[in-house]
Amino acid sequence: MRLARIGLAAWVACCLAAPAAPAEEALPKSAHNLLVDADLSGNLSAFSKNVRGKPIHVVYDLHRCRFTEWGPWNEYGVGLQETIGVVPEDRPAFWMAEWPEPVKINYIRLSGAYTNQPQPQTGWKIEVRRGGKWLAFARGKGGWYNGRQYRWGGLGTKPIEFDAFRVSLFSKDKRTPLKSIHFRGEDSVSWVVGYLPKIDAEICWTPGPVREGRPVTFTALTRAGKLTSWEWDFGAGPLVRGRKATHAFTIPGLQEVKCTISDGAETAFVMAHVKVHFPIEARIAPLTAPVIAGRPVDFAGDKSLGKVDRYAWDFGDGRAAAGAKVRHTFAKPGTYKVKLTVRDAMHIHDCLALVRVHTPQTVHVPAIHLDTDPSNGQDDQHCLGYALFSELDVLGVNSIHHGGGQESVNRQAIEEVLRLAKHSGLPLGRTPLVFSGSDRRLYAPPGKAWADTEPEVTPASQALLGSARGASPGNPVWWVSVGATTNLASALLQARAQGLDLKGRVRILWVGGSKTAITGQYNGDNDPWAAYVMTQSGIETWVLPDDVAAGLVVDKRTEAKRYPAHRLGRHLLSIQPDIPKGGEPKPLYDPCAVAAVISRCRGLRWVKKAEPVGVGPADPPPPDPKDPKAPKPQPFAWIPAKGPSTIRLVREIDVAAMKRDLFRTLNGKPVRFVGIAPKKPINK
Ligand SMILES: [Ca+2]
Repeated sequence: MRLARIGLAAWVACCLAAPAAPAEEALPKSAHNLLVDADLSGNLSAFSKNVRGKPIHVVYDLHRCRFTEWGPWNEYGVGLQETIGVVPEDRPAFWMAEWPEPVKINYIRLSGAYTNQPQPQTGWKIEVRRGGKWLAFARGKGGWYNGRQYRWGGLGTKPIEFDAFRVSLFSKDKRTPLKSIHFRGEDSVSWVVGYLPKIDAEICWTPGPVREGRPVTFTALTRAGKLTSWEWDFGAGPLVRGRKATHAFTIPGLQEVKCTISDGAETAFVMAHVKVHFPIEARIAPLTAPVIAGRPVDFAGDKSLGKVDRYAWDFGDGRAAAGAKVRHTFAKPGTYKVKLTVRDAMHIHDCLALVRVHTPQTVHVPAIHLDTDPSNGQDDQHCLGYALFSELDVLGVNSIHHGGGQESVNRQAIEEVLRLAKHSGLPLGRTPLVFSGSDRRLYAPPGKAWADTEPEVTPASQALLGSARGASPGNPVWWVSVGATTNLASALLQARAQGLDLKGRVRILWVGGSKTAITGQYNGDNDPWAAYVMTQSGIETWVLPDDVAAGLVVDKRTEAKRYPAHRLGRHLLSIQPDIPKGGEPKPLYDPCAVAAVISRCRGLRWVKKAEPVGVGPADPPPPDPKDPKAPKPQPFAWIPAKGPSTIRLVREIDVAAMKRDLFRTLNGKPVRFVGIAPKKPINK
C-alpha cells in the first residue's frame, strides 16, 4: 500500500528545525496538496540564465507519494554561487500558484534553501490573493527560508480561502545582493499548500499478486470520521458505490485506485497504487551447466505463470521449437538470444536468456555484460573497445543515459564503437548484442525500503536477467557498470520479484561513487537510489570509486603512439580531449573495470586493496543538538562492514599494469583465456 506518510527522519528534522511550531501529526491519507491542481509560475529566468528546475519541481503529491514532476534536485532556483544583484522588495524573485476558482486550505509546508547554502540575510514574504488583491500572509528575513521549513496550520485549523499563493525573495536593503537563491522540494514533505480533511480512510485489497482480468475486492477502512458514502474510480469502467468494490483491471502495470469518501458534510479522496501483473508470464529456467556446440541442451519453460496454452521457443540460431520443455543443439559457438513466448487466448508474453555456446577451449572464459554511457565521455568508449578486444566473452552491451532524450544518442555511440571495431579486426561472432536502457533514475519508495522500489523495465534490464539465466553456476556473468546503475538495480529488483536467484550466477563491478559514499561522484549522483538498491541486493559487488579509477590517465601528447593504427584506435585517440596549456589530461576511469575483471579471473593482483563495506542510510540522522557543529553524516556513506558483507570497496589498484593491458589488448595482445587449461578454476 503506497499512501501518504511522513518518514520518521523527516518528522524529527522538522521538529528540530522549527521548535516553536506545534508538534507534528501524521497527515491523513486523505490530505490533498492543492498545488498539484494549480497553475504554477515563477520569474527566476528574469534574473539569471542559469535557472535550475521548474516551479513544478518543488511540488510533492501527497496522494501519489512522489513529486508531481521529477527534477534532478527537485528545486527551482538559480545556479550555485550565482549572484543576481540587489533585488528590491517591490520587484522580487517569486514562485506562484494560481487556481481558476478560490481554494480552501488549512495546511502549508514549504522548504527553504539548502543548509549548505545559508541565506540568513535573504528577505521573504508569503502572500495570498483574494478578490484580485494581494494580502500579506507572513514575512521575515532568513528564518525558515535559511535551510528550514515554513509550517502553518494542521488538522482542525480553520481553513482560509484564496485563488493565488506567492512566495517572494528580495534583498534586505539597497546594497545586499542575492546569491544562490532557490526554493527546495523535500521528498515526502514539501511543497504542500493543502487541505487536511477531518474524514479519512485507507484502501486495502485481497492479498497476493493482482493479475490482469482477475477480479479483486477493494475495501475502504475508516480511519477518521463517520463515513456515509464511498465512490470508487478504477481509471476505467463505471464508478462503483459502497464501502467495498470489486474490479478486474484490463491493463497491466501500476494502476491508480481512487475512492472518494464523504460524511455528508465534507468530501475527500484517498488513493492506492496497485501493481497489476500480466495474466501469463514466461519464465525460462536458469541453465545449470555450460553449453557446448554440438551437444544438446535442455530448456524448461514449465515454471511460466498463469494458464499458458502455447509455448514457442526461438533459439536465436534460426531454429525454433514448441513445448514447455525442449531440447536443442547449437551447431556453432557464439552468443544466442533464446526467447520463450507463452500465449493464452488473449495474451502473449516472452522471456529472454542470453546463451553463450562454447567450444571446449572457451568454456572457462569469463563472461561480462557491459552497461555503459558512452555519449557522456571518452572513458566509456575506451572501456568498450578494451572489452571487445579482450578475450572476455562480452554477452551484451547496455546503454544507460538519463534525461533529455539522450538515451538513443548514447546507443548510437555504442553502435559506432562496434562498427569501428569490426573495421579494426574484431573477429566475426564477437560483436555483442546491444540493448537500450533507462532514461531516468529510480524513484525511492515512501518509507525508503529498497525492496519496494519499482524497477525500470527496459530491454537492457531484461537482457541482464537473460545473461544471468544463461550463465552457468560455475562461471557467473559479471555485470560491469561504468555509468549510473539504474539498469542493474532494475534487473536485481525484477529478479527478486520473479524469484530468480542470482547468487553465484552474477557478480557486479561498478566504477562509481566517491571514496566516502555512493554520492559525490557523477555516476553515483545520477542515480544514488539505484546504487543503494544494488548494494543491498546481497550480490557480490566490487566498487571502484572515483578517486581510485582516476589513476588511469592517458596523456595524448606523449602517449599517442600507444594507440593502434586501426580505425577504432584512431577514433579513441581522437576523442581524448585536448589538454589546455599547463593543464592535466582528464582521467579515463572506466577501462579499470574491464582490467579488474581480467585481474580477478586470472589472479593477476591488479586490485591491490579492497575492503568490505556497508552503506549508511539515504537520510542520515539530523545533527546532534548537543553538538550541532559535529560533521553531518553523508547520505549513502560507505561504512565499515559489521560482519560479512557482499560489497568490496576497492582502495588501491596497480594502475600501470591496467593501463599496459588496455593498450596491449587494443593492439591485439590481450591476456589469454581461450584454450588456457586453468590450474585453479578461473572466475571463482
Ligand atoms: Ca562512464
